Amino acid sequence: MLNQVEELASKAFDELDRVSDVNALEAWRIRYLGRKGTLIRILRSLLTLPPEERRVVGARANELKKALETSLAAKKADLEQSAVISLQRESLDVTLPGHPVLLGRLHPTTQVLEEICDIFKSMGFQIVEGPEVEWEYYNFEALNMPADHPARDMFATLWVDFETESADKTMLLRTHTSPVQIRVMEKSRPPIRVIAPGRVFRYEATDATHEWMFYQVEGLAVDKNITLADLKGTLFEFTRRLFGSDRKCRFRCDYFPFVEPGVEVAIDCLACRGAGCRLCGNSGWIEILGAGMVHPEVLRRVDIDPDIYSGFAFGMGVERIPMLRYGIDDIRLFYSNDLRFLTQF
Ligand code: 2U9
Repeated sequence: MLNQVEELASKAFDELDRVSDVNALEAWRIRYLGRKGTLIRILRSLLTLPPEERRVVGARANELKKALETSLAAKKADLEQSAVISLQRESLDVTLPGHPVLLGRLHPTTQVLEEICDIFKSMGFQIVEGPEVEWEYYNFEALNMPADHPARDMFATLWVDFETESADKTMLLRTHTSPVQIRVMEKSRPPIRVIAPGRVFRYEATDATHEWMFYQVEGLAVDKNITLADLKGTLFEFTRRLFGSDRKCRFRCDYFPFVEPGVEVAIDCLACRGAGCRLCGNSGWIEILGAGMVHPEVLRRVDIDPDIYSGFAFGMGVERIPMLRYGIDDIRLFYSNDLRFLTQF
């Protein structure tokens, strides 16, 4: 019987050592110290023993009971302590500052594009858009540039290479947004006042001042009695609204096949105010727009009688404006997706 008690002792302590959570500990308690537990069974069976053996075994069994109870209490305290530690480790300090949420923002080109459109909207122009993949007809013929016209060299073109039914139905990536205005004139009659913003494409090697894709804003006004004075007044007002009310504006002759006469529009240099510096190439002037009176041939093609109606048109590259404003010296920064650049705007 004493052997049984010793065996029980070593088994119970052994198992207790391996207990690692409170549920297992409770099961252990019931198994060894519970009312139907192994030790109680031994204590009950003492009655069947002769008095001498009963005393020896009884003393040892009671001693073991106390030892098991003490170890149980110690183990319990142990487990509770480690539970508290792991709770502390897993706990969340809700007073800590959160991770900053990254906010999106508009691309610098979009910001300037919206600014430009808002100015013209306030003058009564409507914003219109059109396809970026365009028929050769709308990009060139309709704009007074038939096949083999030397002016086509001004617009290095990305042609779309696919089979069409007839040779004169060729597609390209539009080199300017002017086809949008042709489409407007085909569908509606004067008075017309539209602004066509959007992406345009050129077959060019990129460098600090050239991209193969950039944004343009073009404008068109067609009505009776539209004159070069209307063009000058509109663009003068536009440049002052965009660049400041004390801006000077210069109009000089230029050539574009779709306008006659054609002009280039410059403002006095933002950096030196006309004195001459690096930004303006020492000229004191910065070119920002091309413009002119819509060529009569362009009006005739869309069935608007040039003897009754006349119009002015203009066009500008959008990226040039933030480049001048913020002193950005490389147009490639706009579309290389570098957040160090983009998040500055
Ligand atoms: C129609 C008729 C005429 C739009 C015009 C310019 C002059 C011009 C350039 C500025 C810099 C393009 O981005 S750029 O390279 N544009 O100089 N654009 S007149 O004339 C039109 C447009 C549509 C129907």
